[in-house]
Amino acid sequence: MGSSLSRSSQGFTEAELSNGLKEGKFKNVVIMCGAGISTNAGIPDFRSPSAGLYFKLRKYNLPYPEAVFEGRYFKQNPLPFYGLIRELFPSTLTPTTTHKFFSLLNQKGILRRIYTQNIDALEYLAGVPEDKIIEAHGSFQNSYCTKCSKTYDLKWLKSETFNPERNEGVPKCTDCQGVVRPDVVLFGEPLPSRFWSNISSDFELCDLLLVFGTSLVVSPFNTLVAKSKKNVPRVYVNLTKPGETGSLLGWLLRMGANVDFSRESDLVMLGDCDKSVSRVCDDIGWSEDLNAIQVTSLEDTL
Ligand code: CNA
Repeated sequence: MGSSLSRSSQGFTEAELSNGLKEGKFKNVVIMCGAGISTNAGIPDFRSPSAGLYFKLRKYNLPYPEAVFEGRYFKQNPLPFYGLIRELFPSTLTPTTTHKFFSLLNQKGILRRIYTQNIDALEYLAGVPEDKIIEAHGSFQNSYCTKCSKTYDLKWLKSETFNPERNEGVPKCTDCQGVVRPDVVLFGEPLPSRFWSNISSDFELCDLLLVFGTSLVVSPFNTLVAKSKKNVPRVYVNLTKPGETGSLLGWLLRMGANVDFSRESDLVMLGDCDKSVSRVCDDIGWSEDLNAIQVTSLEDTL
């Protein structure tokens, strides 16, 4: 054991993580995750420089790049939002090894909850049951008309989004021609009540907190890392260090959240999350189970 990618600033080590999982020490695992777990599925994250998101946004003449994901700006001009979605989302979407690992923890009976910032619904496609997933920023599964509230499913939204010649680039309600939007939380909008209502019971029971693929700059989501009890191991699996961001907005959003992972019981595993997960599974003899997890592709569901 003991990869050079793994670092424990204090006490908790990757070997302890593996042993704890193998010996059934953890019974209520809580997961927090973000865009980094879906980059290997072909969806770029927001803040990795290679994603080139800001470059892609230049053609939309936005007042500032973040406006594309602001609720207030969407109301004025939804075109950049849909333009960007068309560029970002691959036509076929399949869960990654990390999503499969979530499903495996559920099969092992130790997954308490997944708090995800992702809107791609890949946790469902990996077979995790709905009640175990809290989509803190909503998802594309459902959408609704901003004028008459008529609801639409993912199949309809996908077809309308990817055939912009039908609707001048913005999906419109078949009843009233109002703008249809996915049920996602844009900047400046409140998080779903289900996010708030489960936090205290989940973190009261949580005996292992796994944090995957998130820069932890978006609040209030990032405040969850401080909710686990002080002696509960927290493991951060990410390409870059927690809270690392080049943008001023990221810095401002992070203010007030302690995301430095310097507790005695913290472990930081820097590197690709799929590789880290595979290594841990290899180490504890779960690789076969991991590979056996059945997933669905988005194409299959439409
Ligand atoms: P972010 O700020 O872009 O951070 C992603 C983090 O993941 C970065 O720290 C990367 O270093 C890291 N990362 C990238 N690839 C990997 C990998 N293969 N293995 C390990 N780590 C990796 O994104 P956050 O999720 O922190 O920010 C929250 C925003 C992004 C939420 O509002 C999301 O809705 C939004 N978002 C979601 C998606 C999606 O649904 N897939 C995609 C892009 C953005």
